[in-house]
Amino acid sequence: MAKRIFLFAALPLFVIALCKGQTTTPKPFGPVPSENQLRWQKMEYYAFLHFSINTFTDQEWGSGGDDATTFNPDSLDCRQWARVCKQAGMKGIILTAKHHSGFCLWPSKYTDYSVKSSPWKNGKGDIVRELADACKEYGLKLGIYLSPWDRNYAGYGRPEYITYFRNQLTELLTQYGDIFEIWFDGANGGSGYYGGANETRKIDRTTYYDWKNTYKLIRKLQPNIVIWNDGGERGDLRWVGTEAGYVGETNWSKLDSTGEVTWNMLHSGLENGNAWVAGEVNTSIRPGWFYHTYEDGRVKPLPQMLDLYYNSFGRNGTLLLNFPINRHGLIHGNDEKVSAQLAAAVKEAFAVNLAASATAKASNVRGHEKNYSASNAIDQNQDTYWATDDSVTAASFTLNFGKPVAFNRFLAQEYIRLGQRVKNFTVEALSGGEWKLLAKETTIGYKRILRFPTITASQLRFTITAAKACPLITNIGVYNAPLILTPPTITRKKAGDITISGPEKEAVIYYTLNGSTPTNKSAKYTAPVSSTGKAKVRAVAYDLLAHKYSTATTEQFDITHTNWKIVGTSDENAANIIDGNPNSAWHQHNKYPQDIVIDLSNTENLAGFRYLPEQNGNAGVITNYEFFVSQDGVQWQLADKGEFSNISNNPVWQVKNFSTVHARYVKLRAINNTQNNDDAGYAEIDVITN
Ligand code: FUL
Repeated sequence: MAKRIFLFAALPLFVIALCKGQTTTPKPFGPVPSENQLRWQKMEYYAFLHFSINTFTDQEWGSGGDDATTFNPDSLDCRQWARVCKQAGMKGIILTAKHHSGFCLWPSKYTDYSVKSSPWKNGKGDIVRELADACKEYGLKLGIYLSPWDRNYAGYGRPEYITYFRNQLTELLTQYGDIFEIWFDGANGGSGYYGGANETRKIDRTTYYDWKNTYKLIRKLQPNIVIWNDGGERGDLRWVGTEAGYVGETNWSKLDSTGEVTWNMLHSGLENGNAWVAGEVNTSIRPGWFYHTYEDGRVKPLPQMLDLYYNSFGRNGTLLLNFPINRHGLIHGNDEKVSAQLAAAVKEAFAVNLAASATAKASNVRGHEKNYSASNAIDQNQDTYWATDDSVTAASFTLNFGKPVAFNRFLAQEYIRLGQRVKNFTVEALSGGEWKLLAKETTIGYKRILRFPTITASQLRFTITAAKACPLITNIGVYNAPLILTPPTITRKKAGDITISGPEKEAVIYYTLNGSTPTNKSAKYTAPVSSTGKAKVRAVAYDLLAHKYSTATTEQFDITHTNWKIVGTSDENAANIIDGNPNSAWHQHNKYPQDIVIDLSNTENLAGFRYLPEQNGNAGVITNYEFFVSQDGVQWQLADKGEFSNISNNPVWQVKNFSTVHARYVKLRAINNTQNNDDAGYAEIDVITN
């Protein structure tokens, strides 16, 4: 009886609750970020600085055997680094305190292979200290890259190295103030100097470093740090599976805390993962991570920088953008310039948020309450959000601008403190009395930004079509970013024909062949331009309506390949290697080492060569090589040998210079490849002449 009375009394409350919807605060859904992860995510954009002894030997990886006196920057200035990063809009800097070479940029007590044995400041300097001070001055956070792989240390591969590694970690985490992130590279074990042993040492990167205990030490020394690790134990952050500067459009900030991590999981996260592990997009402003003079003209132009921006923290990631420090100990002017251009372009693009002056309405509001209303998503307050009732996982949100307005960017943010929820959504615009679909997308997470062609519309409808739990949206933005033209691409065919193309239909292309910057008075590109011998081509795209230029593209070509021949194969496709088209490749499948011989048809003054691996896949990527030259194709002379460092993660042009020799034939001998199979692949091989 008592039970029945209770039910009877409770019924009206229940009915009221049903009509009113939920009034309780939404519960967390699935894994949620820690305070450290949240703080880090909000940084969005920060710098990587690659600098080591190999900066001075022009290599991507130091072998560990280069003499410490090689390290000798003449005008090192950490305040310049900090100033450039600050002006670029970055929030912190991660420095390669020790890269694979084992050379330490701070005077570690545990090795002589450091700045203390270099001529820089007579061995009295400490770059980590100078950078820590500069970061403080410029209001930037400091992070540390400490390579687990050490190609110098004699005991690498044996248990003693772990003590050495932890000792160095302790120095770095106790002597330089707060460290926001620690970065443990996935490249681990291989050939090296190792105290003079000069051998190959293999380790199991999942067990060798005993990460569990190393993590305990790190968290004790720096309780506010986030750990990035691409080998073994799951850290707080994950690699996104590429160094090319983009994360998956679908990007869940989750993984499983144990078990195998596939490439797809790195790139797109794991929808039902049980641990919060957000993605960090790491890429370099130039093709390489370390400084090479020959890349001064290869700094990513503004449109590519904007792609990095939209494809990283526009896709629920963060952007860790690398500046190589040059031999003077400075960030090169070209890199500084384009990073400042990006900051200005972003500022301009996001200057006016059209959503802020619109009215917002949602198809469902949690408990019909003001606390969760649609307007919370446009109030510029990251602590309030629009929420639906628990039972509602699909809902729409409409912005009424009151009049037709032009826009081409849409931004959305979830309130991730309570987990990542949205699976699918669409964006539509009411234009000319009709709803037009602008985008049909998947995840949102911390921040998602969409780009689409400019549309003029009076309303915008954002519809969440599926979510894992009631969606919580903390911010919606709508913007009209100015047009930025993509610079043209320049290629040259085997016979010397130069082709220039650009993606923008409204634009025309102007070019020069004398190295000067083209204007609309220069030659207009209409058809392939023929050329012989060396050529320096510069081209711009020009928008006739907006009267705007793209930045200029420059390509320098060496001698033409007109009469070149691949020797010793009847396969016609072998000519793909010398056709000037980076997108066509050729592979051979013999036992390693494998040779490819090119007859240049004339004796040339050879001073180097270039190798580009296959660009549309990762097969047959050569890691170690020998390069021979010959006058007659019979007697060969070794001109150069070495490794194509980091080619697996970063398959860009590999440039090798050597002392000038006169020869007609060249032979690239592939010693091994990244996958240890019998595949040798080539997109292009070219020579450098004097
Ligand atoms: C890679 C390294 O091998 C490169 O040299 C560079 O440091 C990059 C960030 O990570 O795995």
